[in-house]
Amino acid sequence: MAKYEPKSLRNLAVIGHGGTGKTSLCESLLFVSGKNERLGRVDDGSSTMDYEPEEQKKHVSISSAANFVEWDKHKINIVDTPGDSNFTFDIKCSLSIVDNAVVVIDSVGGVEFQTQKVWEIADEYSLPRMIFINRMDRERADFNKVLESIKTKLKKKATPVCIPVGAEDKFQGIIDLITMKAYIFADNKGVGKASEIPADLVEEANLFHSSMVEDIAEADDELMNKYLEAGELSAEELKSGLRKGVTSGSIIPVICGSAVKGIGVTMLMDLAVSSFASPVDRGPVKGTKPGTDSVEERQPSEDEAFSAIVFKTIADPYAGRLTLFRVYSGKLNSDTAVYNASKKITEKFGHIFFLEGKNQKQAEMLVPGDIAGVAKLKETVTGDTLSNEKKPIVFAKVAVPPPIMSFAVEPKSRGDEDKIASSIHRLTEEDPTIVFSRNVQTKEMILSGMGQTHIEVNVEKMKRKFGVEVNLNTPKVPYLETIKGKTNVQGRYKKQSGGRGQFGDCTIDIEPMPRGGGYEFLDKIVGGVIPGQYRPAVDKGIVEAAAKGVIAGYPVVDFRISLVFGSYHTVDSSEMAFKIAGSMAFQKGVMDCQPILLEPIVNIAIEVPDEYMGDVIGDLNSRRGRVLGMDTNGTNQVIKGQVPLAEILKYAPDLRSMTSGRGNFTYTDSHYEEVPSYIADKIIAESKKEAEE
Ligand SMILES: Nc1nc2c(ncn2[C@@H]2O[C@H](COP(=O)(O)OP(=O)(O)OP(=O)(O)O)[C@@H](O)[C@H]2O)c(=O)[nH]1
Ligand SMILES: [Mg+2]
Repeated sequence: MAKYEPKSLRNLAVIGHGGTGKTSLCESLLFVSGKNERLGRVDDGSSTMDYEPEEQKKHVSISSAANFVEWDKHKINIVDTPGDSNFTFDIKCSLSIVDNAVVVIDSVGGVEFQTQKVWEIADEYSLPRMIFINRMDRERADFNKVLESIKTKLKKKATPVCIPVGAEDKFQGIIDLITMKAYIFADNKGVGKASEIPADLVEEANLFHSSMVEDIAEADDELMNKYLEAGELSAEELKSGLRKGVTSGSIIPVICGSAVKGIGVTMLMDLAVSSFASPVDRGPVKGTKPGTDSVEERQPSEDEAFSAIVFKTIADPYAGRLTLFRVYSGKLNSDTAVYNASKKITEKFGHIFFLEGKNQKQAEMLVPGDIAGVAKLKETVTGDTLSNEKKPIVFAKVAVPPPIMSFAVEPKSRGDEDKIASSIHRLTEEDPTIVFSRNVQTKEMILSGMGQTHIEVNVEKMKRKFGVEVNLNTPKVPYLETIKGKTNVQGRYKKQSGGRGQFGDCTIDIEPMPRGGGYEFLDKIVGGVIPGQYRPAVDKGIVEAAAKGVIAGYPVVDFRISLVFGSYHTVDSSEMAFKIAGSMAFQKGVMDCQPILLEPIVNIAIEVPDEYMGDVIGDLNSRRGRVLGMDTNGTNQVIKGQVPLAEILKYAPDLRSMTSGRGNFTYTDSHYEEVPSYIADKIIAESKKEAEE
């Protein structure tokens, strides 16, 4: 492979709504450029980019994959991203390290909700973009309708630089609006036959051409003057204007084609080479000196000190850990020690390689802009900055979003409990948005993530990679019990069976404590009616009974016990007997103290576009939630409120369908509140039923 200087590199991520043909487009790029001998297909599992078994089985991408093609003396690094919003963190990590994005939009569906989301992320990183309207060979394909949806939904003026020849099953090629030539494709090998513009398309092509020329002229004052004078711009001028406009973000070129038919694919590569930003065009990257706020900068130059950011980690049960990173400055050879500035440790690098889907191609040396991998690093994780120890720098990390959906996991085979924790730990190396916890109260193992698909995919990975099979259940809500009233109650335990008997007798006052007040035990025995050594046993008996719950099996909290009276027997009394007496008194007494159930309430923040606000608030009210305030974030509304945890166990899919996927939410624990009696009655009845079973 030829060596490429930073200015000959083009890094791009392929992004867009699910199923628009991103992976197929990458396969077509690999095939048409001559990198792959065969055209990989998602549908028959032969895709080199969707190489994970879960992807091949489901025919969807669940994780970003990197590859590269060589085209016109340039190396184009390609990162294929998933379209499912469950994997937005992974998409964001990929977008954070590329220099450009190809946004794939379906010729029928137009701009969809995830198109908008990934567009916003690309905005965050100020990425130059092009739009590829794919699947022009599909029934109902409509190029102009998609342009309209770009205008209305992305609120962007996009500039077609080609238009389709035909559509649906008659889609045969494209007209290049710069050269004003038509290219007609006979097979899927990507090479179109140059020909005159078909007569029926001449007028349309001229209209699109003029409007493209105007857009390009507008991006550059000099060109504008020329255009006003001459009324036309040369192909060379158009190309240089386009490059300026695309790299600065003022022009978004639109091309179209068909990934499976190989149409529009060479145009994509030509445009990437001619108009996308190289790592040098992107300029210096900012970071901070480790442990300080002082800003550091690195030029995208080989002469700078080395710096790179880790954007992905793959946990392979056999090959060990693979760490993928993007170089921002300096050079790197194989078999060197590299400083992890985020962790302040040194890692030994073995072979470095370029990624080719799941395969690797050994790399001699890395330069700024390279996307590469290394195996078996010990402590480095996604988001870490690698640098030169003498000139360390730390780049900003992509923030890990908090999980929004949880399931209780239980092993299919007994004895696998410990394996669950350790294998999920390995999975979190790859994907920090998957979270494992144990609920001490409900005793359940909890697997949390960004949505149902996300969690299910990880469960499948757990089975494949570590041989652990689990069932997913709706997690139990950690309810609590408490009391509202007070009482004075006696517990008397007496047993006479043959030899030595058992005798314990105590009288206690039970009263409520304020919420969060915990448990208090006061020893108010006078005159030794219960000897000192037995009194802590009463306390112990109460603590144990409270942990087990009285009305519905949930821990009783926030109450005070005063041990006020009792009696004992010199021979038959024991600690055990007083413990039992204490627990008897407590269980009886609680029933006389207006016992109630408490439920966890969470703080929730829901972000939705304006038009969904009414529905989302109405729904929140029906979930016993309350709105506490409103905020705006860009063009979105943020609804802040509180809602019982029990009501949002399946909120992720619900919000998704309510808002056509455009809503987001996060939540955090807040406090406990009394469960309304009509709901408490049901919970109590259910727990009774469970206890009987
Ligand atoms: N007719 C037609 N079908 C296409 C074209 N490109 C992709 N497809 C089909 O569209 C489906 C989805 O393609 P993918 O390449 O998996 O789409 P994706 O955007 O990578 O999907 P996710 O990664 O799951 O978001 C597959 O069945 C492809 O065969 C095309 O140009 N024309
Ligand atoms: Mg895909």
